[in-house]
Amino acid sequence: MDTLKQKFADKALALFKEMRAISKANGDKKVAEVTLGQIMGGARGVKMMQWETSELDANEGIRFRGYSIPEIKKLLPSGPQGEPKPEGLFWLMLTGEVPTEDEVKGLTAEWHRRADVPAQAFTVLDSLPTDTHPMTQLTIGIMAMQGDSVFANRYAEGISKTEYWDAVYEDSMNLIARLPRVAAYIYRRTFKDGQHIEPDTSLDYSANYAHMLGNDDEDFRSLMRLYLTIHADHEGGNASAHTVHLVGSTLSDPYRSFAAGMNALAGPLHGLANQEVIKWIFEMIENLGTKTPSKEQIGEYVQKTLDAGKVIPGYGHAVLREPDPRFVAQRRFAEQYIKDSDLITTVWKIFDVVPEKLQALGKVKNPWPNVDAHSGALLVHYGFPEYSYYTVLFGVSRALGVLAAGVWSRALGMPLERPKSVTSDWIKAQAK
Ligand code: CMX
Repeated sequence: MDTLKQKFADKALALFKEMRAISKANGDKKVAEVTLGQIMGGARGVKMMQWETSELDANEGIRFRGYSIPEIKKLLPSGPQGEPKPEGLFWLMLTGEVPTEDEVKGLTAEWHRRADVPAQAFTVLDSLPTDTHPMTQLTIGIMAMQGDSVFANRYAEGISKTEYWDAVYEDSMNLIARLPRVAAYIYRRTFKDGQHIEPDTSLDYSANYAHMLGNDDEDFRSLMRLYLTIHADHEGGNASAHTVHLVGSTLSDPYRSFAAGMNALAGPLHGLANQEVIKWIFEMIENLGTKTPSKEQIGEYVQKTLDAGKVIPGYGHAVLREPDPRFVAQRRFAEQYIKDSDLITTVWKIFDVVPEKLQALGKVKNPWPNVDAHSGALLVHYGFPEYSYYTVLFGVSRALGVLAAGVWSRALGMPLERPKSVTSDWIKAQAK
């Protein structure tokens, strides 16, 4: 049993017993009420699921096992330039403990050991037209590996409930290990004439992914470490995480549940917003005929977008009510590593203009930037303009959080998820 799995096993059994006892003794305790507004408004704020790996505060932003982004940047083992390694975040999310340098190195090696992608995944991807959207390719690539699922195969043989988490752990580790290879393959076949780059097992998870994408620049590796860390988890209620959780609750295996979650991430109100942001900025630059638009020009373009009945991508959030600390972390990265980028300056000017415009609409609950408002400009700066690929990067990172949470779900024996729905007649009756 690998070190991480052993550590998890010790903690999981104890928490399983504790949760069962709490549920038995306090199951009838009332903790919240639901309003009609919440039922009709996308279940905002309804507490209805348990999620161990992270928690989102509307004003402070995300905390991974209690640690904010600035805190994890200080605490987690990092690359040579000081950006945290996502391996460390995965360890933290799974065990609740900050790993040592050696533990993180061990996890990098473990993922390299598990990273072989079955040949049929590449064959299936190669059968798709190269203009298939990269997120569609990602879910197909994941599903092409599903036959390898340890959970599905052991379930078919008749596994005991107490072993579910073990098989889901195996699948999750294998899938996380394989994803950068599959994702880089999609990038290279779509944008680089299918000239693929072999993995380099001397590199950490992020640097190896950057390498397979075709970029060995040290600053870009650092960006990848930060990027893969900050996009990993955003508690359980967001659409991609919740989808993985829901599908996993049917005991559908991690390949299937993660692929389902990736289809949720591919929505423009969620992860696809990272492509929409940069597309919108490029269109604005073209429309205005300048790469250095003034705040006045940006303001007029923002108004034009709103008047056309569209959203400003990268702004607003279902839970957050302050600028997203993931936006702030990327801004700090840009300030530290990048000098004189017209595109990044434009992103900052947009930040100066949009909140006031959104506030003026009188209905937007959060006028501030979210994670997607900044990421594209950083990627373009490092020679990565193919924005239809950006959500795949988000997806590779999101695997860390949702799969760690999935192992916890099975270890805690969480049941099939099945909330109650209501009809419009019921709503009308309540409203009277
Ligand atoms: N631009 C224009 N209008 C916006 C807006 C924005 N950025 N954000 C919210 N609004 C509008 C909503 O569309 C809604 O309008 P209607 O009442 O006419 O339907 C109104 O303001 C109220 O919405 P809200 O309660 O403030 O926001 P929601 O919780 O319903 O939606 C979100 C949240 C993210 C979908 C929304 O802010 C949005 O569409 N943002 C742009 C897309 C985006 O950046 N998504 C990425 C989110 C982060 C991620 O998941 O990656």
